[in-house]
Amino acid sequence: MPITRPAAPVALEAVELRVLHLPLVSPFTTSFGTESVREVIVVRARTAGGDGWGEIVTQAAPLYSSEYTRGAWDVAQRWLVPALLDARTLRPEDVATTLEPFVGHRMVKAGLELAVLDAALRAEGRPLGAYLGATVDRIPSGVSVGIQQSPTALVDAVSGYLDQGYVRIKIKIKPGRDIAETAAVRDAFGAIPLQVDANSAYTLADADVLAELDRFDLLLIEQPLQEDDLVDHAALAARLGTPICLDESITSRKAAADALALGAASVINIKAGRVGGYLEAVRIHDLCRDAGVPVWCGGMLETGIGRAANAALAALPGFTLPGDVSASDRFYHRDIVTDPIVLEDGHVRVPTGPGLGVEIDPVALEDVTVDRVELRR
Ligand code: NPG
Repeated sequence: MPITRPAAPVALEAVELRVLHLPLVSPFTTSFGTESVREVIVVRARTAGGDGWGEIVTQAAPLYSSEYTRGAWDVAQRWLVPALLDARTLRPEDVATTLEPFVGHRMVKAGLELAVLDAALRAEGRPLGAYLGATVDRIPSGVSVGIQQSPTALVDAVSGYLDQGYVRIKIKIKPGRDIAETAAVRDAFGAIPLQVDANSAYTLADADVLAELDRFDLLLIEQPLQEDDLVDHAALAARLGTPICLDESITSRKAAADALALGAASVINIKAGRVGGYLEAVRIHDLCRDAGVPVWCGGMLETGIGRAANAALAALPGFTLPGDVSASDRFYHRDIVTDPIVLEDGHVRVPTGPGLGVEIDPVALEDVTVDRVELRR
């Protein structure tokens, strides 16, 4: 369902940006490297009617996408925030069109849009979930497990998450760390809902290895090939029994429509940051729902801000597969919100308070802030 009732406009007075360094509970390894500190930017939109919060989910290095934190920091201050401050009053639905002349930088646009949206919805007393079209009050929670030292270590890690109640396991793979790992998890835990994520680490020349994954009855394989390899993904899809899900390749509703038309994917991972905002995310949801294509909500190691927003998004009816919306303590000992997302019976609750429905913990925020700037009209 498209957004049926737009939010009221806000008078944007200032935008505060902070770079945070949040220590992770354990290092997170993917095919593109290992992180032990999450570097992320939070946005505070200061409006006449109160503050709103957003999160720019770039990583320190441009490894997952071309965006990275210090690039985001620069483009936000130099171009995107001034463009928003120039607008006298701003409807959240107009943020994307205001920023459209600037090519790319979708994660920055998404974080800015979320902050404006949160401010507008808080002022109206409307929860983000209701605004986006949520139809459930809690969502099943999956967990993403990084590459471990060995298949045995992976089985131990997965066992811990299953004990906590996570209803779906995703394991990260890369060439040489794929078949034995997937086999070990299947052997240890039987018919659990299981999927793998390659983060673009393979080429079409690896099709025979990837076809070996078919025997594990996976929910899907996520982003096996490069971001711009739609035609190769379609060729691979014809060779595999395992459904192909695209993540990095899906940068917009248009990209999703193209991927589906080409047969490059039969499942879509929706991440608001990657597609330029929660409103574009809803448009991709709507497209896929109309086409009967299952979607799920991806994660970018969000703080309590983005995690609350993801829970709201994942409560839309087309999200028929469990997403990477795990509890805050999967990644962080201490979150920057007073009421972090927790796991309850394998599910997380969709916040019901106004806007994001979570409150910032000012002391926790200050403790992890390494850089701060405020831009005024
Ligand atoms: O639960 O937030 C989470 C993490 C899920 O694995 C996850 N994210 O490729 O999907 C991914 C990966 C990622 C994390 C990508 C951070 C980029 C940055």
